[in-house]
Amino acid sequence: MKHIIGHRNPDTDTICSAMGYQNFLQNKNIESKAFALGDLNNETKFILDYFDMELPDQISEFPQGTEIILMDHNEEGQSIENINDLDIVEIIDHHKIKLQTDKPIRIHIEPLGSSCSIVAKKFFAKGFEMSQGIAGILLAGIISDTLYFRSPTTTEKDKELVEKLNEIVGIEDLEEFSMKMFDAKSDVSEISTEDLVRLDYKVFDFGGENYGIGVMETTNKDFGLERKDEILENLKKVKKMDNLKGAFLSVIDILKKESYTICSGDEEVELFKKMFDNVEDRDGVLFVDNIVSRKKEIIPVFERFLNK
Ligand SMILES: [Mn+2]
Repeated sequence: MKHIIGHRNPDTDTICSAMGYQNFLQNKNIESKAFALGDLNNETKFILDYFDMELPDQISEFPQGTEIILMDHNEEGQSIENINDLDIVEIIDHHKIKLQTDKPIRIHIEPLGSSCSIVAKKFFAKGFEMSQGIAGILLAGIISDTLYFRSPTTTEKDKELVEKLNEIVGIEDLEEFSMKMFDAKSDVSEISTEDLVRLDYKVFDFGGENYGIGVMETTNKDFGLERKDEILENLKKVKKMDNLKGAFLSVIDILKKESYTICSGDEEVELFKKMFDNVEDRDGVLFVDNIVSRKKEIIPVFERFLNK
């Protein structure tokens, strides 16, 4: 049995693509099961509820030698705790490649807007039938990761797939549906600041040192910025706990396409100002216009600057 896992601090794309792929493999008579590495965010809960899908089981470790499929990630620091004891048999992803394997495995990496796009593409290529629920969560995953086509990671293929999936799902007003998703994601009133900084948080290795980079995608930036001081305190804790060179949280206004970054210390503030053009220091919060994608607009800047 193959165990499909998305990344830690799971988002909608990672959960829905894993669930979708489980269904795809069922069609091929391959036994598999999708798992979540942690609590689901409010957007994902809204979507699974909307399409009446069961929540995936949560795990943090598997027994040694378990066969796993990595979905929507390929970096050790973003994966299951004991990844080095496990048998990675396949990777499906749309991020930059980092992972090394000790044997040849099946890999499908494609620069599409979401991992759900890759899974949906596989369904259509094989001509497998999709239930409304499966089509619905794949559609939602594409909308989530591309911020309903606002992100520069969006491709024509993603738009095409959403249209095709919606022939099965039948949502009348996709714009309105996407706003419901984003409002669910933006509601962090019940989430402690400690959890908030790790809600959509990933660790990256740049030049042999680890950096924690979180984003908070929201329709109302004040939900994050009004907790600025608390966020700073928690970033400092995260930096220590995860043994990082620096920790960052970017509050992203997905409708206005603006970013507001809080850094774990003065050195990190200086680093950030050096790396990005047109940074405006607004009382310790670093404003950069026109940035929404960590994958395409934040990570590559760190990568270029720190890996030389
Ligand atoms: Mn993704």
